[in-house]
Amino acid sequence: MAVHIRPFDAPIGVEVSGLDLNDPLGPDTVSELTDAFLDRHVLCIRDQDISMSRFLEIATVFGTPQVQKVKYYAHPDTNLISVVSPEVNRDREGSNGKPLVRGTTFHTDHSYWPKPCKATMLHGVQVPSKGGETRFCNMHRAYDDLPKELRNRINGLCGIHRITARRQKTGRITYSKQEYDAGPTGIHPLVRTHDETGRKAVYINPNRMDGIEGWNNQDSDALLDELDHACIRPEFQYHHIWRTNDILIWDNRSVMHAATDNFNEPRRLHRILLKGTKPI
Ligand SMILES: O=C(O)CCC(=O)C(=O)O
Ligand SMILES: [Fe+2]
Repeated sequence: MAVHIRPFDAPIGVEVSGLDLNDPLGPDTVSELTDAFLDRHVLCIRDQDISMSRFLEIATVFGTPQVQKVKYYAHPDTNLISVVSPEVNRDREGSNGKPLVRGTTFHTDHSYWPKPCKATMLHGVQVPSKGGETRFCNMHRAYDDLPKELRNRINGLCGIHRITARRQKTGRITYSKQEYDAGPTGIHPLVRTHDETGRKAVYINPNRMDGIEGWNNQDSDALLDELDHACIRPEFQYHHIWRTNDILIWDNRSVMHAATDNFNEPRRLHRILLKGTKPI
């Protein structure tokens, strides 16, 4: 069957069908997938019944897998894959009295590192029949649609990203001074230029930011609240409804994403992060 690439009816994403990643990937297919990834920011490759080791091999087509820094979530067999499942969080409770579902606030992965991962890959090993969508927000579209005056205001400013962020909206709010000092920090432009396409995007992480470099908390909060509000809009979004054996690959330079905790059946995804460069 021929490989078929179809854009979703949304401002992000393509569906790839007719591909079996157990077979060798030819150079033409690699280049079609890479073009679609850069153009539409999220690839969904359907029906991939592949092993973890093949998932890792496929990841190398798109980049270099990096060690999962949060050891708590690492797969017991390899620290290049982590497990996304409330099962892993049995002893951590979310807001609804059930085990915590991570990442339910819009975010971009690992922005609190000096070189955040460029892409994230998820393999839907077990997915619920209802709920548990992954939502995406197109941050190039968000940038293009900002009022000109706001675009001018954020040009040249840098955001301070920390895992222990003051503005954290979900998860643990308070950290000891020791934890705070030990956490990594990423200081990145609010307007990020994609290193491969040259396109500009708003680069924020509502759950992981302390403020604007050189600004006080009050002024930082006012601007970051304004940006969150301007960027996270339904018309920039695609909501992915999972099917078993979907592989999703998204570009953290171009989109924010969020999990949805509206499911009651098992949900288990394998996750690979691909190394990135310092945002410019
Ligand atoms: O569970 C999801 O839908 C997304 C999880 C997530 O944020 C991630 O893997 O980076
Ligand atoms: Fe995430």
